[in-house]
Amino acid sequence: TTLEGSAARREQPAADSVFVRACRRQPVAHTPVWFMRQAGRSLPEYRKVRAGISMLEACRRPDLVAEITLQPVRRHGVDAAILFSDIVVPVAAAGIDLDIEPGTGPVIAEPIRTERDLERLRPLTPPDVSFVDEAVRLLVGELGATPLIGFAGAPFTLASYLVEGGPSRTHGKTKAMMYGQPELWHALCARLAEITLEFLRVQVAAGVSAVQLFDSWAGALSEADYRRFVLPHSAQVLSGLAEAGVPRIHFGVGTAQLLTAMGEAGADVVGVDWRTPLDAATALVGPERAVQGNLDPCVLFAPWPVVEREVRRVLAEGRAAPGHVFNLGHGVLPETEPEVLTRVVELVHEASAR
Ligand code: 1CP
Repeated sequence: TTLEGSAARREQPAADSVFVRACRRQPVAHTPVWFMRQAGRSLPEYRKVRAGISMLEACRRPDLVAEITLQPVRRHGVDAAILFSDIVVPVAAAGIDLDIEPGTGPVIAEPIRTERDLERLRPLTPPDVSFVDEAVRLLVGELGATPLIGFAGAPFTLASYLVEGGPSRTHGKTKAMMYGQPELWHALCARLAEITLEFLRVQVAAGVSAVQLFDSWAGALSEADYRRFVLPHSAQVLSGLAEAGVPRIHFGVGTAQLLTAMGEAGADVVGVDWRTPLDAATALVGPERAVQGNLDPCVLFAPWPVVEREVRRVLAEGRAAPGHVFNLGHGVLPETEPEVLTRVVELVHEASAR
């Protein structure tokens, strides 16, 4: 079905959109822009449709997923939509008892700490996530020429939630397993890589125009440990999608020391947080890959002249790259004024017009 998906996709205008072209380092009429976490609590229309519905339930309702995914496209005129879901959705579908708690994030009922625990993490089959297939098909129909980005969590970031049992500042238990029980660690990551790859294949077959692999917390590692304990598993996912023919974006936070390796893992586009200027990031990532980023999400709280200056700086530094997708350095914070995001989209389009 992946091949059928790619044949159908070549017919779609979204496959030749400004966003996909920039990911492929092809010439574009302007720099494309979208925002990580563009769908969510910064939008009153989101808070309205989510009222009384839990996060996981919302992710499992294709009509609601489609509505929430479309909201920022309608409001801001961004160049790409991102599927409304969460990185823990496929692990829940693969048998792990978890919840996404408001204000906290994913919470795992029984964390994975032993070989025995690993048995609870089954392989994922497409029927386990049929709601995602349905939501993507609905969206591709509605979005027309606007590309839809599919996504998944990378093995390290998913493992961190599963081993810690929830969000963690130090990833202490995760690293304890990585250093102390390397066989168990690699077995866990190999299983997560299979689940992630299957989850992304479902999205590609249903028609997404690109995928983003979120390794949000990989920045907690040195380059040597990343290469040894993490890269092979993320590469398994990214290389497994090579034939799918959609651009692959690879993103993490605090990854200045990892940008070269994250590109080598098999990405077409490397996502960069605000700590590394895009010209410096480009030197690390090389001419074979585009970059995505990297306005500090907190800049959006500053007066407009400051926002404008920072947007122009990011665009100028992005000109060093063979392809640039404008984004924030991490997700939109819930307190962000939606009007500022709309203005940023307009400014990026105007200031980058060629
Ligand atoms: O009730 C709510 O509204 C819960 C808040 C929320 C939302 C809106 C969570 C809980 N997840 C989401 C949606 C979500 N998660 C999207 C939506 C699509 C979009 O970008 O518009 C995406 C891409 C994610 C992916 C995700 N979830 C990541 C990777 C991206 C990142 O921010 O680094 C991570 C780390 C998560 C875990 C997670 N889920 C939710 C929270 C609050 C967290 C972070 C918890 C932590 O700090 O560890």
